[in-house]
Amino acid sequence: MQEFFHLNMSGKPDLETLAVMQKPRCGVPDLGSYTLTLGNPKWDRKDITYRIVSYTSDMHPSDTDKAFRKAFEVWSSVSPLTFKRIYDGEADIMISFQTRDHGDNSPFDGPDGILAHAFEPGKHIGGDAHFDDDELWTNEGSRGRNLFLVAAHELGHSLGLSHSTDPGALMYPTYSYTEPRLFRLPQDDINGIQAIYGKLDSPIQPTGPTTPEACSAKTSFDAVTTMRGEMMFFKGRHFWRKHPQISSVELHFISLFWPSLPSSIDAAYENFEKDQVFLFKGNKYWVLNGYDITSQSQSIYSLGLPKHVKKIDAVFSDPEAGKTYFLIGNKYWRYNEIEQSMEKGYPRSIVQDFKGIKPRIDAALYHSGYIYFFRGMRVFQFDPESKRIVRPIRRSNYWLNC
Ligand SMILES: [Ca+2]
Ligand SMILES: [Ca+2]
Ligand SMILES: [Ca+2]
Ligand SMILES: [Zn+2]
Ligand SMILES: [Zn+2]
Repeated sequence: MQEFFHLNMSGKPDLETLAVMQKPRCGVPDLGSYTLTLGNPKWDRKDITYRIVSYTSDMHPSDTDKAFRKAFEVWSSVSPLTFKRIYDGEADIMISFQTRDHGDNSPFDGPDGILAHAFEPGKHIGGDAHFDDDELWTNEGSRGRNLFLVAAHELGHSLGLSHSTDPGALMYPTYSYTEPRLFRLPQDDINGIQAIYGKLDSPIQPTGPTTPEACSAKTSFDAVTTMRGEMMFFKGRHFWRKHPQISSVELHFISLFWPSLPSSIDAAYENFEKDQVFLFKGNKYWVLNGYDITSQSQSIYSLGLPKHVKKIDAVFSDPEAGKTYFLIGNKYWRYNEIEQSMEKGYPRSIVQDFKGIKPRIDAALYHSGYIYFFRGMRVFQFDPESKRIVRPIRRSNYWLNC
């Protein structure tokens, strides 16, 4: 991951950066920014058949069956298509596990790298999906490759979708882990499949999660922190990272970098001295050193916060004073980083000590001698010396090149 820090200096687009990172990805080549496969190939029937021709030894066959059944349901639940499993003869979508050269001019590459590929709708090999059996396939946890998630993506190709440029889409080319139980097909993919086959035959159309937009007038954040000179803005399942020397802003899945972290982070801050970033959610926190998680989650009560605190709204740390401020509702606690303990005389009132700042802060950041309080669509720049807001008040997405 260290590489990744230096990589960005070129300001290359996301996909290239990710390619160099050698993130596991799909083997279907990217064909530009369109959602549909070039030439718009599609099945001319709504009732599609599939057959599981071979199995992986990594999983119990019944779990493999279930993973594929669920992956087909992802698409049948948002389109007029139906999928019927057959057990012999030629199905539209023939599914198999293969290794290395397997006779279709698209050899697999051993462990990691390419995980699977699938062919666009058509006769014979058309629609077929191949899975690299040199991967470790699993049906639960972030270990190995989750068969359901990879299969759902590949079947998108089998149905005529190409790669999406929406980094939140299932059809984005790189693999990122989501808890399968919590998986919901993103809106971009719903739009894609419905563009080919039409809407679901139902008065109520399904909707899916959309990828947050940096420059929307409604942009707000869950948490904001610096990390080794970069800025990170967390929102739902994603975060934006911004390097001071680079004009482009990148959007990533939290799970792409830290598969064990939850989404919707509550608060975050950097401890420059220790070169650590602390991420909070509920009554737990995680410590990052660069892009590595240093340990299991820990309890916020071990920092000296009282038991009635269930979550932290925002946190920021003043590196010169070695003090970290925990904002919770209309109060704040102050932690002494040198003595490693919560200071006496807290909590105190946010309104009293930070004139002009209303409670219920979304996110906070200490940056170049100022405190930035993010609240909804706005950010308030507060001068701790003069103890007042420095005007003008800016939009929350001020840093995201909007
Ligand atoms: Ca076929
Ligand atoms: Ca591989
Ligand atoms: Ca927050
Ligand atoms: Zn793909
Ligand atoms: Zn193949």
